[in-house]
Amino acid sequence: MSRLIVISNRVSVPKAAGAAGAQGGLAVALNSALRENRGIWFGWSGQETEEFTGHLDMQRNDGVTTATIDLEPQDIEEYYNGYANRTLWPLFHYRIDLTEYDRNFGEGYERVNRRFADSVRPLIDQDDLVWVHDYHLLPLGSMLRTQGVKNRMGLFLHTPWPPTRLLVSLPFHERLVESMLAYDVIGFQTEEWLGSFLHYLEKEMGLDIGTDGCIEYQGRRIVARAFPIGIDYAEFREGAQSAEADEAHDKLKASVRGRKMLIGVDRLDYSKGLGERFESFSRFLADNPDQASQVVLLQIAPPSRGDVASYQQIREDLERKTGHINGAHADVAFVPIRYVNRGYPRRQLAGFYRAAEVGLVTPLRDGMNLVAKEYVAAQKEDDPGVLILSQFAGAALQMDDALLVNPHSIEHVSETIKRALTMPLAERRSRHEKLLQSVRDNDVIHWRQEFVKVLFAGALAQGSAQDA
Ligand code: GDG
Repeated sequence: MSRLIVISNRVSVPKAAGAAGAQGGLAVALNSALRENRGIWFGWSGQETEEFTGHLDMQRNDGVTTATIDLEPQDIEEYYNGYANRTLWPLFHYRIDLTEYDRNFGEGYERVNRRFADSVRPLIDQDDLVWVHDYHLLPLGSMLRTQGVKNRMGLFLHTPWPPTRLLVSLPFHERLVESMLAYDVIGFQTEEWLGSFLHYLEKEMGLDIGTDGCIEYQGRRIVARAFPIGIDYAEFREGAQSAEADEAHDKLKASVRGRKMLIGVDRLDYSKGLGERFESFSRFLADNPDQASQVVLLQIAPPSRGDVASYQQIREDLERKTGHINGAHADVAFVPIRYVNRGYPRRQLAGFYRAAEVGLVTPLRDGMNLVAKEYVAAQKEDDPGVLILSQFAGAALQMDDALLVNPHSIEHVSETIKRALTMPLAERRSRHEKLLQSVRDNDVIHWRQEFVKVLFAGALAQGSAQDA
């Protein structure tokens, strides 16, 4: 079995199941793959250093080896806060109004990708499979190729891929996309993002796409495919049935005193549509005065990327909106929106999901969205809640038994909240049963097995071609 080298911006060191602040599904799935394949997970430590030395901090925890490097403050500013989170993230989420182009960001991005390449290169053995993650590291593969790495290399993009007409607004977009063609496998969350990528290759680079989605480029064959990510279903179900989840569920239920509850759980990010969600809820309260004191929205929104101005802005906007809506609809003994800027351990989160009659997942654009899947997995099968899901989340393509909404339409979301709150039990059950099956069948283990299989299949083909 080939060894796996996983490379991502940050590394998640394995923790015991159920540990406080235990890692998310992606980290669990990658760690289990690394354990099986005796692999290494490489990335940034999250720490700063005065001067970059390339020193590798190697650790072995719970059967997984991690290797991390520290970055300079300028690297963090230009690569992470800059090109990754002020240029590519907004652009990939269709927000060219928020996209900032700065030559220093581009240079910092290339410099850090080269630092990653230089540092990880000595760790790669001949038969290893290399699996790179996300928009932070698009050119890494081509830098490794320049250094003579011939291994099979795959890239998985966790975000959407934007339409060509938006992407061409990025200076040097050709160079960025061409660098991605150094990978052997390029994975996207959905057929939609894959289609946009292939459209770019055809229109902007004049490449032919084979009927099987394969691309011939400079004598190499590249597979571009959709691999929809999922949650670690078994781990999440187990957590949802734990004593910790029960306790969180019971406490929350007691605190709402018989009112129905809607829940949102999102990193505090403008792509998640939180402002529009709050306005829709406010519209629902205004249009249904009889319901107004009977329903609570719990929004958990841990802060994220706080060094970036657009994130400070969204935080201020939401604080203002929450104050405004609560001021208009609260009573002495009742506040309609509980807006919480902190994170909770996963098992408690599972209890919160179970306590909510409605899961409100309304991003304006999202690569996949795992919260939608977690909400479904946490429900009681005999009396499940209803999932309201944005049509613009990648998850909508797999979860059409949810109530799909256009998050920009305040009226539509408001009416859908009413529909969800009054949905008969039989319909809730039948929708939930189908959703649960899809979440179970398309879990994160299936996702990484599919990706690694395609990456490895190419290695076999390459090997037999060399043998011939
Ligand atoms: C990117 C893509 C894609 C949130 N609050 C708490 C908490 N969370 C966890 C959730 C969920 C995860 O964070 C968020 O995942 P999402 O998929 O919803 O969104 P992104 O963070 O934007 O992730 C996305 C994903 O990558 C995977 O490919 O689906 O489209 O944007 O697991 O539960 N976890 C805990 N406490 C919290 O308060 N423990």
